[in-house]
Amino acid sequence: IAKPQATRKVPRATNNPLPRANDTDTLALEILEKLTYSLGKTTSVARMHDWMDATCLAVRDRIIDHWIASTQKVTKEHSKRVCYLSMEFLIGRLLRDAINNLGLSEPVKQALARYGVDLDLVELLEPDAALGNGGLGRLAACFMESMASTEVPAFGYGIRYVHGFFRQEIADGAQVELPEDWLAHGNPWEFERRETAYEIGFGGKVTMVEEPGRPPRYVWRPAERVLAVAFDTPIVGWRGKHVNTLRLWSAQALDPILLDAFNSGDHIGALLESNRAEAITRVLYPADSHQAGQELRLRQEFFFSSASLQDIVRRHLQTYDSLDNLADKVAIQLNDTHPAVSVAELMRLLVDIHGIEWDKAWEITQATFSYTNHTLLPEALETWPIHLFERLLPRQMQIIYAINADLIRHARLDKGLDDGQISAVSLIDENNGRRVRMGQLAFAGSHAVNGVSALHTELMKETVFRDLHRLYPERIENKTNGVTPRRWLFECNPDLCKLIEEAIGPGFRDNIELLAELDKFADDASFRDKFAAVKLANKQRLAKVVEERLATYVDPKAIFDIQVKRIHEYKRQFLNIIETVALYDQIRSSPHLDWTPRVKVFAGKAAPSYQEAKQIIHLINDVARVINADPAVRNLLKVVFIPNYNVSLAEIIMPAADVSEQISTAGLEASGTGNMKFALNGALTIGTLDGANVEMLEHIGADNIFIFGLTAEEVANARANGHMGQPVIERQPLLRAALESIENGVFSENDPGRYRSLAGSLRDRDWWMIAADFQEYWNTQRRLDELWLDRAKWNTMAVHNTARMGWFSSDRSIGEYARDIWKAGPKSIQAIS
Ligand code: NBX
Repeated sequence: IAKPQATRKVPRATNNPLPRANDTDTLALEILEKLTYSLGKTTSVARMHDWMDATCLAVRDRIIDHWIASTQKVTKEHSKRVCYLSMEFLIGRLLRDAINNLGLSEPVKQALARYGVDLDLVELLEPDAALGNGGLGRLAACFMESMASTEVPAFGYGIRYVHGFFRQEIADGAQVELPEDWLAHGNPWEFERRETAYEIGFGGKVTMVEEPGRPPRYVWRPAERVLAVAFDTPIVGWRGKHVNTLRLWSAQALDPILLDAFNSGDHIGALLESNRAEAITRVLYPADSHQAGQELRLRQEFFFSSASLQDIVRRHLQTYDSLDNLADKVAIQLNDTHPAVSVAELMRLLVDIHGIEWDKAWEITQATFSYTNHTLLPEALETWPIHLFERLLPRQMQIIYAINADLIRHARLDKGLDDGQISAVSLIDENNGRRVRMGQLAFAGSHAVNGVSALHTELMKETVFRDLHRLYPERIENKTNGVTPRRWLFECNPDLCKLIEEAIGPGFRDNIELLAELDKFADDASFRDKFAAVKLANKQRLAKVVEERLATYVDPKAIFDIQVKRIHEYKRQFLNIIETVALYDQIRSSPHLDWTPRVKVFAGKAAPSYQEAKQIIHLINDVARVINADPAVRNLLKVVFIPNYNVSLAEIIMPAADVSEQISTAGLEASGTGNMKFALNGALTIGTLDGANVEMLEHIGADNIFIFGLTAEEVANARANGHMGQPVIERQPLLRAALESIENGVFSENDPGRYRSLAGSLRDRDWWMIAADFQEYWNTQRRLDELWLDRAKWNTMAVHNTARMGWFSSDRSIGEYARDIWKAGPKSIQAIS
């Protein structure tokens, strides 16, 4: 009889994660295990993609350990949670973020090296998750990382788009949009939670139900229902201290196949419902400055709002037996008005589903929500035609009317507003064919409303929300944006970090404001030289990318003058390229002068339907083609447009800039965040007094930043006084000549009239004040040229920039939100000063 084999010891059931060592041996083994058992590959047949997946999965296990611990702690302590509702999370790649925040950079690198695999190459294979358009979506991603790093318990709620922001190619100088497909090879970071799914209704009818002895109830019977299924991604904070969840919703049909139709031979019809449902989360709208206006967009907004709120309410009721204390336990932040329908939907859940009395429900709603505004541009403010809203969301429309009635009653009776003021605060715009104003709805339903820079917040009070502000003068406050120093300094500029650490020690990695200690090294010649050497190496890296992608040589010794951001008239890439043309003219007409070599770098996407923005891209490429081919400029000037700007490309570009272009028409850029990333990495800013530039000026000091142009107030006055460009152009020979060459086809010989209307817009109303600001912009650029000749001085200024940008960390922004708006997070964070 065979002796029974000794059984292996099985650990008892436990809530605690498995203990793991962080050494190279352990990691090498774990990566190999993933490769073998999760991917079914041996080292001899594994492709680089398999190594990438295996590495992500091994690192993910480490995150899960911390994730479980974080969740248990928050549950045990009954901590208040922040729910950040955003249509967009522009997260980019996550592997480096995870490895770096877990402190595993070296062991993972070494572990992969054992198999002859280079971590740097592995990292490049991860798709760049582009679930956002630009600054707003990237801010949401920085905030998620900062909330994890500062241990604020948080859920990010958004949409799991199958196709993110489009891929941009340039063909014959023009933008071409191609579909993006980040999920094509699967997504190693996400967990599908099939059990966490909610029904989302659309359309149908509302009926009033009257039962004896009870107040009437409203019952919404939607005509259509789809399922929202949760996909969770863990977001790990600095040093792995805390892990939060990014929960993205994916739409599915309740009945994936209509069997009746299928069995009767209608195979296409059998899939109609699932196609219609899945369409909701298929693609991100690529417009960041015009209202999309389509029904599908409103369906997206309601879909993710309703799913998130149902989830929040359900989770709350798992712990507490009432919703009365909802606002004590959850803070919901609305990232712009895209989730503003949440205000009506939470009211519906509270009143119709959970039987809470209206006034009480309104109190809970207002105490729970807060709203961030990101734009003052009138064409970007969201409104929806009443008939569309009513057809799609009949009960929510009724609720909005009821909220509006209360608001107007209060305004008229308690505050004595007149008819004109009432129509300004009303949730319904009666002047443009009756529309629901989402900004007003978000404002009304929130206890706090914030702008994203000091200037923008003041302008909010004076413009879009002037009358609501008078009605509720305490509600608007400022929360200046920030960027996460982990991604935007530690990960993208490791050599600079090494140098900083040599100078001031490692403390800045845990408290970025300690960068201020670098200030005293600004006058230290040997430090400055090392600082400049790091910059040069970063420029060489970018030059290599330019060479690979554009087959154009750029000299890393020239000034790298960079403008990267969405293409928009108000951001004034046009001003930059006109200045470039003027400089080209000057170099050719005065070749004997001592011109400072410059490389003008542009990148950014235009909304597919934004014709003027697409023309600007075309012009930049046309100008680049002509200048780069002209031997007369002798490499003193190069122009490059790098296609497909995204988060990963930004990580290469930010550390490589000498000059950062932040030149929006004053009053129009709510904050900007690229401005912060550049300056943190030691670029000198040329910019207008707009958005957060104003606060950067205060922190960095006027001696270390190049400010020019009209102020927001001067722009408003000039517009009010009927400013025209033509008289200004007549007085400025440089501008006049540059504009004439553009409109006469010097850069578009095959289509000489291509830029006539673009240039004409300057002669006319000059709405964006390009002609008005040109001369000062030109003069300021020439001051930069001159400064470049005194490299010691330039480098001193660059060091001051890095040293003084610590305040612009998103940890500081999050601390302020936590303290002033959410009343959540550790006491140490709320005590931020
Ligand atoms: O939000 C941007 C502002 O323009 C920046 O000044 C600011 O720094 C940033 C973060 O606060 N706004 C923005 O990126 N908007 C969008 O991307 C957008 C997307 C969809 C949409 C409207 C706007 N429907």
